[in-house]
Amino acid sequence: KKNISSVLKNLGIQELNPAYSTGKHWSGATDAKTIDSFSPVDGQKIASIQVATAEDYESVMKTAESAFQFWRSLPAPKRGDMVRQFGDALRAAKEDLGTLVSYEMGKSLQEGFGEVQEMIDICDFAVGLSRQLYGLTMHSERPNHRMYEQWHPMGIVGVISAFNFPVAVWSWNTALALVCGNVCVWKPSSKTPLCAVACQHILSKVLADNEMPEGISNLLIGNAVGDMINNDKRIPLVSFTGSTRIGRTVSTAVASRFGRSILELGGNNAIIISKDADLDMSIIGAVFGAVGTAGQRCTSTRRLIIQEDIYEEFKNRLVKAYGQLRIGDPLDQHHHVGPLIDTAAVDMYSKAIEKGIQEGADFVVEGGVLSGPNYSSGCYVKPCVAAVENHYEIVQEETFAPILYLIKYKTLEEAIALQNGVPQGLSSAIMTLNLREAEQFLSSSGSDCGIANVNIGTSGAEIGGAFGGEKETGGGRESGSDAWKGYMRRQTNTINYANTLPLAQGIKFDL
Ligand code: UN1
Repeated sequence: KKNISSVLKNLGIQELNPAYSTGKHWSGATDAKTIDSFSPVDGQKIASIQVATAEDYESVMKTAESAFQFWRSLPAPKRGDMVRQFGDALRAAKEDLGTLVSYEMGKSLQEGFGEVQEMIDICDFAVGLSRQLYGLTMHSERPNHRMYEQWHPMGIVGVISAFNFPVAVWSWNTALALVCGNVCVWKPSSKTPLCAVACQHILSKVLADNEMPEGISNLLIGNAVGDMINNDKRIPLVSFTGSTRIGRTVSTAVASRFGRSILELGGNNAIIISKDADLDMSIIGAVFGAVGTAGQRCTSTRRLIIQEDIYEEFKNRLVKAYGQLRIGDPLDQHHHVGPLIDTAAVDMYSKAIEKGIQEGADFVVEGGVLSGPNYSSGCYVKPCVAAVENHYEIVQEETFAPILYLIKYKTLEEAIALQNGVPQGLSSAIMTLNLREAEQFLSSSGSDCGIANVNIGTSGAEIGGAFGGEKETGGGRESGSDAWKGYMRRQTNTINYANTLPLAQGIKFDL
């Protein structure tokens, strides 16, 4: 507990935090509503934060608009330098910020540190990018003409992030958006507002130390802010991470005003375990994928599609592995599994198990809510495993909890069809030492997901690749590769340096 209070102090978190920030400047809300942040680790209230009003939102937007005028004209490598310094500040704050992530969100300390490491990595990536925002040059069909494309900043980018990666997902968006010349308005999950306060302090200090204007990175607290962003024409791009249900409303609202959205929605990720798999590796991949972050990653492993010849053996090994899991305080590195985010999530977990049983699920590792002095927050549940059929309604849905479904297959074609036979399309994997199977899984007739791995589980993607998925996952891409293009507008330029004006397509127009 003492440790936590010094972490909070180091990160600039007060007992009552202001509703919004445009950078160095923080302001209280004009009305008295507040959100309390409770730790799922021990149920204790950590601190409170005010909720932003429509007036607060307006004042942030005004500041952001004027900051954009400045920021877009700052050379991209200079913007990159701000992000480089942000990465350095994160290196210095890693211990504190990782601990807060673990305490406020409930993921293991190692995963909390891992999340901050993802932030550092994306900063490094973005710094390099700031000198590589390349456009193509094309050959014009007309003589003495030059044609090329450039990438320009879009403006104010709205970032709406989820509780499960309370700091990393924001940084993927913000680091890229900033080097691309945009300014950001962040609405974090109301379940993890203090992580957001901490991040905003870190980035604001870097910007203030460099005498940058207010409004480059902005934070606004409260659920109502989401709709304000979605419906605001001044925000050309909204990057949303969260459930498919809310993603649908975000996408509709943003599209109806012809805004652009980057959607990172639900996953229903499967690992195919071939009879040619290395089973030792497969067990680790499957168990980490299913119980890591207590099953609350969008990349968490929800389904194992197992070849029938090894099904019984693999199931038995899985049951044994689950028997060794230690559940408890995630700040204690001895534990594998921490709590769910809140008791509402525990209810969803329990309901999913009930529904599974009604549909015929056979639980080979039983679930259940834990109680007792070590589990006083009421948020700790037992990771469980059930033999099911892929078509069960509950199997088709994403339940954000450590429930793992086992499905049997005969042929690889059947396994791929099962893997693809869900509405979501985020992450997928095959465990096999058979080259033909691996390549078939990765081919155009293989996995339909945005992420497809061989001999690696479904979660724990590196930042260097584009992150996102198809179908109900929303189609957005964030993070590495050329995902930066989603944060810029492309302009095609044709320049005529001839002393005549030839028209394209050979059209003659003489006056
Ligand atoms: C998420 O769950 O929203 O691939 C992001 C992973 C992490 C990111 C997950 N790098 O599991």
